[in-house]
Amino acid sequence: MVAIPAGRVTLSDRRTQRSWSVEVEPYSISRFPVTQSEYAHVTGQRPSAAHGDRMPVETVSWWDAVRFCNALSRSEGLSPAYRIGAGAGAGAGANAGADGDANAGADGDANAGADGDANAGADGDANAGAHVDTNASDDGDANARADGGPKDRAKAGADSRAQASADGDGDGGSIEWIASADGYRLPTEAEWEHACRAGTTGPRYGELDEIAWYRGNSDGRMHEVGGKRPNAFGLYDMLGNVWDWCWDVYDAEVYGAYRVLRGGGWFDEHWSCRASVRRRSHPSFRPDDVGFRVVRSVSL
Ligand SMILES: [Ca+2]
Repeated sequence: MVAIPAGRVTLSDRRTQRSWSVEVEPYSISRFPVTQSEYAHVTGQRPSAAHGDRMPVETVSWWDAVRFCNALSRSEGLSPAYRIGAGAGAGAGANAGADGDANAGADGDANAGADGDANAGADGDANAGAHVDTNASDDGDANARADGGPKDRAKAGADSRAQASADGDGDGGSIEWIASADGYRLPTEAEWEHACRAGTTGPRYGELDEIAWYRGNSDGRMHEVGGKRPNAFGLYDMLGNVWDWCWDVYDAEVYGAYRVLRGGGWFDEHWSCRASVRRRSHPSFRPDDVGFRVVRSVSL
């Protein structure tokens, strides 16, 4: 875990043209994404699509991530950061499968308030194996827009289904963040961006090829953690390799329960691997390019 100083970060969303400023208190964050060996040690499970002890754990839902946080806290004698209601996140796999091909693709159209990739990661069967949507229209990248091909069109009709499924899905369970707890938790997206930037103000904390595994250099696969240059806080893989689940709801009015993803992954083009990029997925989905890092509120 790496101690991160307090600070102020300005978040922005290209989709809504909104920006807002957030103060963050001191906290500590894991130096690497949670690895498969760490995940297996705490949960006994190895859910990832591509295996390797020092690979980031992926194919984990947001619910899996918060449960891991609590389990890790208990294993270290810390107070769990989350009070999770009975049945929370249950039934996720069954429901998410209904989305079928709704995954992937780019926004159908610029005028859509709810763009196309509502379902970043649900897969036909096992609710795994799909990637986070790599379309870039959220980011206002003209190049990326041209990238939307047949998947865009195939996607258009799927939006309503994806949305409906999300609404009725298995997060009827409750979760409460216990602010006074000293245990592990997910970063807020403000904490994530503050940690990622490490004092920098540009799109990235370094030259992309030196700091991140992304589509341009990943050879189409995930890589072991720590293989690229860290940022000034000493954090590795903030950009690229796997996306990180964050605590925050993305946009409740438009996307319901969807939670924020940050950082971009091995499957993503360069435009998705930037400190400010916000994406989303349903908390029950398990994309194969999404993992997470853990945070503690106490400064170590
Ligand atoms: Ca990452």
